[in-house]
Formats: sequence, C-alpha cells, structure tokens
Amino acid sequence: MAIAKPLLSDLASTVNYVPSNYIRPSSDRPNFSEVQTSDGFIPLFDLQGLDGPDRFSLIQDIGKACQDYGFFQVKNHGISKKLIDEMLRVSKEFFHLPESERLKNYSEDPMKTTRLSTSFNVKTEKASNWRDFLRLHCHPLEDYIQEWPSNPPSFRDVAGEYCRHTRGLALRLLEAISESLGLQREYINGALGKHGQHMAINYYPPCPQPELTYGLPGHKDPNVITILLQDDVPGLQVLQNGNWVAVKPIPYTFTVNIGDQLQVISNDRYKSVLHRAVVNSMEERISIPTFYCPSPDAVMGPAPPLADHHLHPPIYSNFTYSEYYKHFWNRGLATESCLDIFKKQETYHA
Ligand SMILES: O=C(O)CCC(=O)C(=O)O
Repeated sequence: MAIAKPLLSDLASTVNYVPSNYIRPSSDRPNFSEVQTSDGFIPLFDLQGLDGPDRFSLIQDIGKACQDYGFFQVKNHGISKKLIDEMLRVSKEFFHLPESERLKNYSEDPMKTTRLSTSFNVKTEKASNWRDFLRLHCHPLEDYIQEWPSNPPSFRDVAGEYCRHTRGLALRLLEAISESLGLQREYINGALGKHGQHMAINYYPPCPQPELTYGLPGHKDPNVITILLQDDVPGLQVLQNGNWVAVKPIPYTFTVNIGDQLQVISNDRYKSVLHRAVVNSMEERISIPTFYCPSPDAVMGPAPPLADHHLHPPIYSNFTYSEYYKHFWNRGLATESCLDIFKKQETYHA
C-alpha cells in the first residue's frame, strides 16, 4: 500500500508500481510503440532574423508554422544560457527541498496566484497525473514576487529575472505573429488588456510504469502563447495528423505553441494543438512553460480584420478570459477543445 502523501515527489520514491489512481484506462495510455520520433519536425527559427533584412520572410515562416503545426522552436532568442541554466537549477533545487519546506506552498485552489500542487486539478479529476508543479503568477512581477518561495535563497531573483526576459520574448513573438496575420504589429498585445503572465515549473519524478500513466494527458493551452523551456530529458509529444510525435529537447531553445486565445483572435487561422507530457522510469524531468495570457477582464473574440461576414464569418462569440479560464480549470484536462462552448451557435452546429 502506498503511503498517502499530498505530493507525488514524496510518494514516487517509495513505490515500485504505479498506484491505481494514476492508472489510465487501456484505451487512453501513451502507447509508446506508436509514437513517432522524427527529429526536427517542428520548425526551428533563428530570431536574430527579426532584426534584419529577412524579417518579412521569417514572419511568413512563423505564420506558416502557426498554421500548419501550432508549434515552433526558437534559438538566438536573447535569453542567455546562464539564465536558462540558473532557472533550471533553482527549479530542481526547489523540488529537492525537504517535504516540510515544499509543503509550505501547497494548495489545491487553482485560483491561488502562487501554489505548489500535484497532477492537474485534484478536486475535479478522475485519474491523477504523474506530475507535481509550482505555479506562479508573474506579471506585474512586484505584485507577486513576495509570495514566491524564498527557498532556495536565489529562487526569487533568478525566477524574477527569467520572467522579465520571457515576457520580452513573448512580446516580440506576438508582434511577429500579429504581422503574420496581416494585423498591426501591436494588435494582439493590445487585445489582451493589461495581460497576465503565469509560469508553471513542472516536476515529473521517475515513474516505475510509465506506460500506464501520463505526466500530463493531451490538452490544449488556455492562454495566448506558451514558451516552454525543458531540460534535456524528452517527454513532450505533439499531435500531428493524428499521430503523436516526440519533441527532442534542443538545449537552450524554447518551444513555442499557440494557445486557445490566439486561435480565437485569428478566427481559426492558427490552431491550438493537442500536446502531452509522458514520463520515464529512469530520470526526473523538469519543464517550465511560460503562459502569456489576457487579463481576466479582457474581452476575447476574432480580430475584426480576420472576421468578415462573407468569406470568414466570426467563429466565436466574444467572452471574457475569466469566463473561459474558470471553465478550463473546472472541467479537468480533456482532449476536446474548451473553446466549443464559445463558438457562435450557427458555426458550432454547422
Ligand atoms: O512538460 C511538458 O513538456 C509539457 C508541459 C505542458 O504542456 C503544460 O504544462 O501545459
């Protein structure tokens, strides 16, 4: 019998089997033998190109990746190797702190702005996920940084610096994505109100039977764009043309994906794509997604220039991000799009 522990990291090392609440039905398992491992299938862009004569063609390529894959990777993004190493280091150190120290931050309330938790939403989900996570609101930084863990001692400084830089990167990417849609460079960021930025530090302990469970099951991201940093342990998989494809981590690059709000703004030209995290029996894994989001009161809907009533009727009704966000957390991670209930009736039933 496994000893009940709030956090998976404190349970995982005591068991040599996956406890029953983590076991997925046989129809919903990672099925490793069917996962494709094509290296480099997600385009990798050199962001130095945004500052030179090739800006226009790079923006076209980014737009094409958003349309075809919903995912792309970036290098030469302006975030130093040192900061990336430090961010991964303090994250790992945090999850290696004694249980009593980590539990100071524990909460099961998804609306809390700083919290350590486990799985996805322990209050609503049927099966648990092989993951612990520290979730931090990050913007405006001065409103939240005092809530963040103060141990390891450099955590706030390093993670604060990292958030400032990922925010800058998100803004550059949103400008490029706006332009790729034929919108004003500032359009998307302007549509997000004061906007928000959240970060999750995902910790996936080694798992004795990785074929029975997920770190995170297939889901689409609720926000605008996600900028994912991963350590060198593979685990991210993306659904492409009905097949799961493993994304091999490339050191010091970020993996960027389109979230549901960008799908809405683009009136479905760009797609928020299913992705998942699988675990392995050998090594712990850390991944750190930065979620760039609208403000809770921002009204989301298709950008008017992309929603003419003849060729491209608006697919979504307007809604506030807070309406959407509550729905996202309460229903648990599901492969069905959370956006369906915000579709205009005539398109939903079409
Ligand atoms: O761990 C990963 O690679 C994916 C993480 C993710 O999809 C998430 O936190 O929403």
